[in-house]
Amino acid sequence: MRTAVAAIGVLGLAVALTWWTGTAQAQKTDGKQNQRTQICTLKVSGMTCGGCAAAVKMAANKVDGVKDAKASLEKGTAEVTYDPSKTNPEAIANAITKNTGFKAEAPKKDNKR
Ligand SMILES: [Cu+2]
Repeated sequence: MRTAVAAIGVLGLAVALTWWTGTAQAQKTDGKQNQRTQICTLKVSGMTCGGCAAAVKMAANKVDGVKDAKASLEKGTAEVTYDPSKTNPEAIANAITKNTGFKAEAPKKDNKR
């Protein structure tokens, strides 16, 4: 009798543990999905002053799906935070090039894991 009770206890614990682990994993996955933005660094050539950087930043911010953009005149880059379900580094780079005339290039291997 005691063995049976103990067995049920162990079984219950195992079930509870499985459930808990499953829940924890589900939450982890959800957390990942909720974190919807990615950051890419685009190479931007031709910026010569703060106005250029501001124009690049504005052009990147206008792209649908872009959450935030910073342009660095010194480094010749634009750091763009975007929603990967709405846009991608190539599209952002193309929009920058089209709207500002500065050649923007998306990183070749960034964010592809
Ligand atoms: Cu300028």
